[in-house]
Order: sequence, then C-alpha cells, then structure tokens
Amino acid sequence: MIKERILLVEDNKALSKLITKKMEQNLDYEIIQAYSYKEAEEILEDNDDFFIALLDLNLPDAPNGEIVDFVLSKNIPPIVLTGTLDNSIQEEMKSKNIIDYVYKGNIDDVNYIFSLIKRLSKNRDIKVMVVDDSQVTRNKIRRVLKNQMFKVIVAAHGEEALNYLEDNPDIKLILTDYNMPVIDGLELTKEVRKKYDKNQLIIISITSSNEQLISAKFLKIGANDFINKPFSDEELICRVNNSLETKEYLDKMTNMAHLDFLTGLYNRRYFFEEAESLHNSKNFVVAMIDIDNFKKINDTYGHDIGDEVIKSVSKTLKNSIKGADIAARFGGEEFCVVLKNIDQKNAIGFFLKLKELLAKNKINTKDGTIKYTVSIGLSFGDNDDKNIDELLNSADKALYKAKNSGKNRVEIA
Ligand code: GH3
Ligand code: MG
Ligand code: MG
Repeated sequence: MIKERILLVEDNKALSKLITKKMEQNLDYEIIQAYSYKEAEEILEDNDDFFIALLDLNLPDAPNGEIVDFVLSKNIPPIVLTGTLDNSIQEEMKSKNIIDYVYKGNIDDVNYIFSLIKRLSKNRDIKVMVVDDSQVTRNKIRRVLKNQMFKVIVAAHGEEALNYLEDNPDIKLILTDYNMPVIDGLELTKEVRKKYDKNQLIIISITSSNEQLISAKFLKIGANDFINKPFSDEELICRVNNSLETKEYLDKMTNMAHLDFLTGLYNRRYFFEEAESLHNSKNFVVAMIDIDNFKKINDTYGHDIGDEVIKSVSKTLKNSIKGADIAARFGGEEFCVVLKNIDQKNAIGFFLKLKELLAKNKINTKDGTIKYTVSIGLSFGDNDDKNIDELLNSADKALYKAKNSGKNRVEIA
C-alpha cells in the first residue's frame, strides 16, 4: 500500500532531519522535506496530494508566513511551526483554517506534533454532530472541528439531532447547546442515553457560564463533559480530544478483556457473553475444533512452534467466518466456532472445507515446514430448543467421536 504523505517545509536542516527521523519511526507516513518556499512550490506543482503540511513561518524566501496561504490554496491542512510566541502572528494564524500552531522550542514540542498527527489520523474517521440553534455558533464550532479533520454534521435543535442520529448511528460525539426550540439539550441528552451509553457516544454540553446548575444537570443525566460559553478554540479541541481519548482507552481495555492474548480471537469468557444472543437466532451451528496430536508437535518442535500452529488455526478461522459469526479460543489448542443463519447441509460443507484449508497450512520451522490437521465436532441449534451449554456438550461428544474414529474428521452430534 502506498503511504500517505506529509509535507515538511523547514529551512533549519538539522531540525527538519530530526522531525523527519522521529516521524518515520513513530508514524506510518512518508515525509517529504522542502527547505524553502520555492522548493515547496516545485513539490506541490508535481503532486499536491498530502495528508497535512508542517510549515515553518519564517523561511528565507518567505519570511512572513506566506507559505501558509500557499499550502491552504492547495487544500492541504497545515500545522504551523514557529520559533517565536509573538501574539500578533499567533492571532493572525488562528484566523486561518490551520490545524494548530506549535512552538518548536524543544523536543517536547516536537513530540506534541506526533501525538497531534496520530489524533488527526483517527479524527478523519470520527463523526461529530454539533447541535445549536445559533447558526453563528454552529458554524464556528463546525469550522474548528473541520480543521481537526472530523466529519461534522450540524443540527439546529434536538429533534433534528435525533433524526440525524437515526440516520447516522455511527456518530461518536455530540456537542449540544442547552437552550433550543422544540427539544432542548437536556431532553436531547436524555433521549440519546436511552439508546447509547457514555462509552458508546460522547455528549458534551455547551452552556453559558451563568448556567452552572444546568451543567451539573447535564452531567447527572449522562453528559460526559461540558464547556462554558464563551470558550476558546483550544478549549473546545482539548475537551473533545480528552473525551475521545478516554473513550478510546476504555474501548481498548474492553477489547483486551474480550480477546485471547495469543490469537486475538474472542476468549472463552466473552464467548459465553456473545452466545447469550443466540436464542434470538434460528438455524445456527456450534463447532468444537481441536488440533490433532498437538502434544506431539510441541514435543517435537517446541512450544513456540506449537504457538505458531495455534496462531495459524486462528488466522484461518478469522478469514473464514463473516459478520455475526463467532470464533473463540477456548484454551490450549481447542476452538469454538458458531455460524448463524445457516442450514445443516451448508454448515457441514463449510466445516469440511475449513478442515481442508487448515490441512494445507504450512508452518516454517528450522527443521523444515510442517503441517497439521484438526478434528471437528458439530451440533445444530435453533431458537426453541437446547441452550448453549447443551449444544457445546453435544459438539464436544461429536469431537470425541471424530478423535476416536481416526482424527482429521468432521462428526455430527
Ligand atoms: P488429540 O489429537 O487427541 O487432540 O491429542 P493432542 O496431543 O492434540 O491433545 P492433548 O490434549 O493431549 O495435548 C494438548 C497439549 O497442548 C498439552 C498442552 O501442553 C499444550 N498446550 C496447551 N496450551 C498451549 C499453548 O498455549 N501453547 C502451546 N504451544 N501448547 C499448549
Ligand atoms: Mg488436540
Ligand atoms: Mg486437547
């Protein structure tokens, strides 16, 4: 895959090299360096497809930040680097559609750029809805968020917001005003919380500083945070980023608690949580899969090669299932797969093919490549009979039958 590119225009070659080196170590972007306005011009003439640009305000052939307008005219969002903290320049830059204004004083500031770029790459996939009856405020917030690369939807009141949310269930964050016609911010928050909890959808309320009681009320009914009016662009961005980072951290923790460490498949505990929903499905199949003679693989080639075999099974499982199907590692070299909405004939076909696919996998060892086989036991369910424990039990019995009939087989309970 071709890497996206970042343009770095900086005449201090030592700093440019340092930033480039650190960025290439930390981020998955190709960095194109220019040391002057003219060089940047030539590069962009050739190809102006850049994710962002990092721009020094003071270049030998463009001493007053001319590069910023030039890059903006090419629709590339800029991060401005500056050696001075001069207020008037800062104010002038803030009126432009730049991502951020970074003082390049020391290594911490350079590190800040990396975290900013990582944030921006995530923001591109995040939908934010701004709900405010004032068009001026709406547009101001939209502009700030767009400069941070968010996908932004605006709504003029709570009812409109609820309609948009219905059509865009992937909205991750709502910024809402309090006073609005039809449905106000509090009502909106209450409605949204009926469907989405605090970790699924972030709500930040925007209230006037004389409405402290309202802010508290927002928090009590489930807003994640609030911002007092008037607020600076920076405060808005920081509040939004903080909430998103908390959410991402929690998502990661939840994910880790659900996944098996070695394979990234669901773990046994999470499998049972997921299996709860099975009583809503018709026609599903439960398969217990166990690697044949695995102990021998471990004994002959070592535990690490054993782990490689386990990972290779997992990879094939992940690639073979789709949508709502579940694949979990139950422990050791034992796996469970549930396929939903499938009839018995197709299910048997699927697992016979899976068995063949697994038998083709090759594992490289220092003593040459090795292959392995699996045995599979199946049991079938639909919504009105057996619970998951019973189904697992019969799949286990079928597996036992497969092992006793010579292994490398699919058996049915
Ligand atoms: P069968 O064909 O009847 O399934 O025999 P088997 O040798 O595959 O099964 P058995 O249950 O006798 O041995 C499984 C072995 O798997 C024993 C255990 O040490 C090993 N094992 C369990 N977990 C792991 C793991 O995470 N990594 C590795 N490498 N080995 C593991
Ligand atoms: Mg085994
Ligand atoms: Mg076993």
